Amino acid sequence: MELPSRPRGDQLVKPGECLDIRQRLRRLTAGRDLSAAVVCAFDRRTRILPFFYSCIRMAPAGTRAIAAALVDSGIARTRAVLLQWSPHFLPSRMALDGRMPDLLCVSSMQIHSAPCKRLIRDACRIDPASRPLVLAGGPLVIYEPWAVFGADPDDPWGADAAVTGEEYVLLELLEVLLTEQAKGESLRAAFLRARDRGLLDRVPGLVFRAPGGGAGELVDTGIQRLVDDLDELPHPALGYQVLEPPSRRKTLASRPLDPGRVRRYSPISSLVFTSGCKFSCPYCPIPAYNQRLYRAKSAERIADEMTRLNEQYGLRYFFGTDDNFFNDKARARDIVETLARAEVGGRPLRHRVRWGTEATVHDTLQMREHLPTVRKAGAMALWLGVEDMTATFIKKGQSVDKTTEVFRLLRQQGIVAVPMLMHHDGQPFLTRTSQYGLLNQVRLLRKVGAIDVQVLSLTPAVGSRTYEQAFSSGLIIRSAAGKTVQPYMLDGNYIVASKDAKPWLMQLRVAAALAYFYNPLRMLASLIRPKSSRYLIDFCLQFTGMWGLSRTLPKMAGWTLRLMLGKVTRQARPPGPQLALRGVGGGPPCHGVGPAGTALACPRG
Ligand code: B12
Ligand code: SF4
Repeated sequence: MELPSRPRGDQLVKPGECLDIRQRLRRLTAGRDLSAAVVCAFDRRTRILPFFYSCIRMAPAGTRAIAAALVDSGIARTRAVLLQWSPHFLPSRMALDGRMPDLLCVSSMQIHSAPCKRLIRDACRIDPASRPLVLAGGPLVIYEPWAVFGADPDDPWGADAAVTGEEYVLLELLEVLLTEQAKGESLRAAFLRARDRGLLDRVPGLVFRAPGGGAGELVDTGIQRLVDDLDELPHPALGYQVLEPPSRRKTLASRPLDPGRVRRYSPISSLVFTSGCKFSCPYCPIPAYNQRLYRAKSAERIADEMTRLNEQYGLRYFFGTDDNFFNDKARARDIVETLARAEVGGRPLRHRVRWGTEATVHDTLQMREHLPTVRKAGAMALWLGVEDMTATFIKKGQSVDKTTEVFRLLRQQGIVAVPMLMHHDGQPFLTRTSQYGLLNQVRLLRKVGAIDVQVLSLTPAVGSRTYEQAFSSGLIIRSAAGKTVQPYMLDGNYIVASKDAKPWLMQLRVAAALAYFYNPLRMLASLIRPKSSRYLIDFCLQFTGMWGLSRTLPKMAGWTLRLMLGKVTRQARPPGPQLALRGVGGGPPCHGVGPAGTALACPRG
């Protein structure tokens, strides 16, 4: 089920408030000697194609954003730890300047929920007298906040609160806590007191254990208000200045990563340009998460972020975290025209930096006459949500002709186009009379210039319109040959949603399509007749694709065998809260599912 929206007129934070609250917080934090650790959960089993490289070499924007918000609010002693780089880190062993931080923030996606829970469990081992306030956030808890609270009364682990929104929710919570905090009192003690007095009920975007309810009940304060003008967000440069250096230690280093070494570990920098999408694909949670709004940074701010990050950290490659960058043609034009004019040290910005982002085929075609400006703005790659070129599976303005046309246009401009395909039930491997077959599409896309590709299988996304129905209709696989599907397997690489009597065949099709695209013959051919305008790019992508494939195929093979040889069981209901969830004042909560998969009538949305 999709997340509900707040009522119209109450969806947004007041203009300027996201700046003002940080100013107020700077006054509140002054002289309090607070410190914080922000940890990004990462399950190493997910380091396979197509994100083999980017999931490690792009310090995640969410963790950096939370760290930046804390630094900008006066908590300069903040450290951003990535399990990608520090896999053995343990909260119970952390210390900043010799003492346990006051605040531990854990950020996680759904597929990283195993290490996320491990981090929180470990934090719960810290003596309550010195335990930091433990907050969890990110896409996992935005949709499934109950996942970070243990349900066993004999093993009451859990975060103190799940933050089901963005930076502003955290800042609002901190303001309440710092206003309440007595001299010498820990932040966690202030939290428990504020919660028991009902002061947190007016901060939308939180889920925490009900006061006095023991381990049994959670309170949901509703859907967050969104910051509309993304220029009000803290500058991303602040997040980079507090990164923990990579190590195999359980503890924290005495100093953050040297600015001169940031680029080595994170050569690609993800930056928020825009957020939201006007389409409404039934399998996608993004429009509802954004409350059907579209938000953006100004072109000047984007240019400033790239420039500052280039100057301070030498970063040259940026990835926009856009859901659909060309969603609003006027805004997209403004951004690219400004970036095309921007200069650093008398030289065009595009000579210093390059960027890529995600867009739809439909909107890229709408921008056709502006694509030269897009290129001049420094764009080097576009990831296109093609899903199925023939639009048999989903219609979002694409077709075989439009997709090939977009590839042709982008290639003409020297922009690399990466198709994102979604293999689904009913799609054959090869078709004779149409381009519906998976291999037909991969072959055609290669022919028209694709030098990289993503072939994932349909995996129902929590928070999407069709999520619950996918379970009730018998699509979802619970286990195969005794192995239960675990969160790390929900990355689109494993067939976990299929009504096909032979789901292993689908798994083989995905593997074969990838092996068709990345293979030694094609790598050699890319040296003779590269598909890219820059000579070695095609070769390099073939090389990394094959490297990633060597890690991906064994994992796929194991699952294929289980699907083929073992018993496949189905799951009829999505994993929901194991604890009772209620809204503020006893009303219905905003997270979770209503009876028979209906929308929740939460009081604030
Ligand atoms: C960039 C991106 C990637 C990059 C990530 C690279 C990296 N290391 O950063 C790549 C391409 C590798 C990637 C891969 C995948 N991705 Co992705 N990705 C995104 C995307 C487009 C942007 C993420 C981002 O940086 N956003 C900007 C930051 C600022 O937002 P944020 O991370 O949500 O953080 C904010 C809040 O969540 C909150 N917050 C976050 N953490 C915390 C912690 C605390 C304590 C608090 C208080 C708040 C808080 O505050 C932050 C600031 O506003 C999002 C969609 C989106 N627009 O967000 C999908 C998204 C994160 N991806 C998603 C998925 C599913 C995947 C894949 C599994 C592939 C797939 N099948 O689609 C893989 C997994 C790869 C892996 N092994 O990790 C889903 C996650 C769904 C879920 N429930 O977990 C998302 C949300 C898209 C969607 N379907 O809605 N992805
Ligand atoms: S076009 Fe992409 S981002 Fe937009 S709703 Fe569809 S899948 Fe989601």
